[in-house]
Amino acid sequence: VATKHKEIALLKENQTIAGMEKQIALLPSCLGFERALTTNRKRSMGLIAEVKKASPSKGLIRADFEPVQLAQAYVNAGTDCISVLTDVEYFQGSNEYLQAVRAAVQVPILRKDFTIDLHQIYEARVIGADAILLIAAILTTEQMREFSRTAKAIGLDVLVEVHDQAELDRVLELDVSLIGINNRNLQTFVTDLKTTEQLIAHMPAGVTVVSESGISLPSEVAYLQSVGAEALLIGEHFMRQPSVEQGVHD
Ligand code: IGP
Repeated sequence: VATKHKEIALLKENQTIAGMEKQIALLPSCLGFERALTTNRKRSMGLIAEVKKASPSKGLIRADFEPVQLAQAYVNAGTDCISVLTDVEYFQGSNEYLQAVRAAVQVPILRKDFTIDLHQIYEARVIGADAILLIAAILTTEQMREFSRTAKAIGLDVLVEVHDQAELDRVLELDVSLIGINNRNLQTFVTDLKTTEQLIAHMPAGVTVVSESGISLPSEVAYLQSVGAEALLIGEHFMRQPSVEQGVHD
């Protein structure tokens, strides 16, 4: 957390919101992230394939980490969207990875980071993201409301992430259409796909559910589809395949 605050302090020194707004005005429109997972998805379920070098629970996941090659392989395999970790401290990610992937592929990109300050939302747009993640566990309901309004105002789609019923209840006070259910408990790092089944029962109509984390087997994909998930976010499993393209096909 201290590192994240330092990162944000540095960002604020270098970029004002007004300055970033000027840069954003010159950018092409975002690619529709939510649309790519819903009306435009290529398979019966939408897929977000994640570019992730390391994680706090597993350490280094992929030694030969080449974000652009990995993203291109994902696109060749027909992914709907790509997620790129930009958090430095826990995931060994970087904004440069996202920028490089942006320059190389034409599918919508989710910036995966711990968003806790408005400046990061403008930054996400400046570096080429099409969507941001808002994690209910680390934000107040008011922050989520403000951040999601701001994101939408500058063309970004928003994926709001929940892990338990209390978080879901808060999120449903907002006007959200895309909700991620994280099967991983961020405190213990334990994943349980039943989290999706339990929370999905409380989703109102009109919300698209993305099941996130801990997914690797075809039987798990079938199970998540059977309980009503419309899209999946998969990282580690693909990162561990020698050929990530083959991994997505499988
Ligand atoms: C991907 P996995 O188990 O397939 O690598 O999980 C993704 O869900 C995970 O990286 C994630 C995440 C997050 C990372 C979900 N929510 C919040 C950082 C912050």
